[in-house]
Amino acid sequence: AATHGLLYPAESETRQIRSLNGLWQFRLDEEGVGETERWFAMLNLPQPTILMPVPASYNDITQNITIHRHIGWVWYARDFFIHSTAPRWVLRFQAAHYETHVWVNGQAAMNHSGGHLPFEADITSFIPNDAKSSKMRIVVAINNTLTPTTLPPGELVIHNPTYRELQTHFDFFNYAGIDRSVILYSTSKTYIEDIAIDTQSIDYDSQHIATSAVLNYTVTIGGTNQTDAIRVLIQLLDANGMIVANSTDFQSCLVVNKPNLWEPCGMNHTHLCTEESYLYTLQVTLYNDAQQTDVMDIYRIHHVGIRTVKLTDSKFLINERPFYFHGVNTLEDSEIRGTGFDRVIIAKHFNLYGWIHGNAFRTSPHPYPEEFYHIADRFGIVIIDQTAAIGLNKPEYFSQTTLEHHKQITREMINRDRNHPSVVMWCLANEPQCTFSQSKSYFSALVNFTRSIVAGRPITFVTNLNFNNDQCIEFFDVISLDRYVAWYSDYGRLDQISNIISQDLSNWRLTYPTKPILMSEYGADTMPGLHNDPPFMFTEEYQKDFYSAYHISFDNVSSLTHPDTGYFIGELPWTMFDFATEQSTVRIGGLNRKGLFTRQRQPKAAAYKNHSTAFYRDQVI
Ligand code: BDP
Repeated sequence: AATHGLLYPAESETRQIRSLNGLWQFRLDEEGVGETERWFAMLNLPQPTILMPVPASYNDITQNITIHRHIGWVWYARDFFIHSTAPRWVLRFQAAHYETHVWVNGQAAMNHSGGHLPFEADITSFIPNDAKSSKMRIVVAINNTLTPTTLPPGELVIHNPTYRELQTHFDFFNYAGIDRSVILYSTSKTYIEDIAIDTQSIDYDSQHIATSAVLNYTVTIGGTNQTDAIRVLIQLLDANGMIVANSTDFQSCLVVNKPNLWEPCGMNHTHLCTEESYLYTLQVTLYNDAQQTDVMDIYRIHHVGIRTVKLTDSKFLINERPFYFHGVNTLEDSEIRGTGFDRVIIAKHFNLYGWIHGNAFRTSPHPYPEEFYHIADRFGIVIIDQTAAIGLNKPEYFSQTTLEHHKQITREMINRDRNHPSVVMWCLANEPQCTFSQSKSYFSALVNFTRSIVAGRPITFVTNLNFNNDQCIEFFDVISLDRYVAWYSDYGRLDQISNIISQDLSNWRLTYPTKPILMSEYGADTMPGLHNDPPFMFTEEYQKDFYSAYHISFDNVSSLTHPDTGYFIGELPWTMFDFATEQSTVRIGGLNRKGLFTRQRQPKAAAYKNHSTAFYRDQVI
């Protein structure tokens, strides 16, 4: 059975890592017969097969439109060898979209439902007990069909045998396949299964210099019920490798004197978004004996940041100081790869983030690869971590089955990401239709569930509704608004933006006076190279002026520049890069063109000026 991956696979004295990325055998299964014909037990997948890179979405790798728009099962396979004698091997998928079945050496190893989050299984028992052959075969079947109980939801419409359509309520292409890495890693028989660590509190002197901090942690052990003889050593190391706190309890707290705080980058804070933030390393060592001589397992978390997150009625405080979210949302999308993981794309992303001085983003429309969070931790970029629950637009989608699945993906995301200092808020859904009574009880239950598994970080969801018809915001801590005034309404009326947005913000504030407000999306499609003066929709001039007009409204109520009266805590334009969608009359060339940069990562005019003046006042470099 699959377990959701807890600790990021990391090498240590006791752990080996093997990448299974590369070219795999691949084929479509248009009739959906692979499982009954037992393709998982064959020496090779039935012809015709092609070579498919892993990780990548399979859709845009070939010239074949049938593969591009395939809905249903596909199959992947590859052989490999295990030479080591490590006592335990785990096969881990960093993600695959959507329903995944995995066989190892012809036997069912794990199933997983849901994209963009890791899952894994102990495959030690599948290794042949044969000194001469250590050959292993993995076969993977993946189905990208979305249903009323998947997240995101969708519906398959069969117009005729050759015309199948997946109807969805979201705006990105439903890329599929093994889109993140496949990893094999070893552990000891009794092993460190999970570690949770977070800052409980920080004390300051009168100059706001931190004098001490308390961190809570819990270590969970797997592979044994006999924990009596097992000992653990917890050590917190500073950036120079010096031990600053330690403990021998599985669950306790660490006190750090004169801590170096993890600080977000950008305005009002200590460093630029291209400079590093302070990180500690937590080293956990497991011993088989009370004398602590027989080491069983070692695991290190290199991204421990000491910081607190708190909300007031009108401010988002990081380390007790107001934080203003100032970045650009993005999508996991690039040419040829689709949603496929690629370090080149991630490195470019963060370099451009530094270039625009972005200090925050929301992982819309689903959790990003873990490597994003590692880099965000390092540079002090703040993350609003969002589940894949987008397009909950019909009453029947708010079912008990979906709710249970929504809890599952929320738990998986939180367990994966809670140790990152960069993650400061959980976002449970994107623009759900919260006007139904079903949606209200659904979100009440989901938020209660989320608060029961994690504390200490605010929870939000993104709404495109109005202050007087959204039924769900009462359960959440922060109001996150998506607005497209002068884009999806009031075409061309840049002159109306500031008034409409200011009125809108003020209405929300009057209705919910204790919840800070964030603009989680606003943007305009823009064709690079298209110009018109006066500015018309789709021109570079329009996108620039569109942002400036919104920023006037934001600056009037910013909690940063109006510490006494402001309640507005941040701006996240939509979107960083143009991205692929389904083909339609509003998506030229199959792309949403709201990027400040093109899909090739080149700036449009507005990229040079996407900040509100609040930003420029505080940090001119
Ligand atoms: C918003 C959605 C986002 C879309 C955007 C748009 O949250 O996913 O891409 O509209 O249409 O409502 O550009």
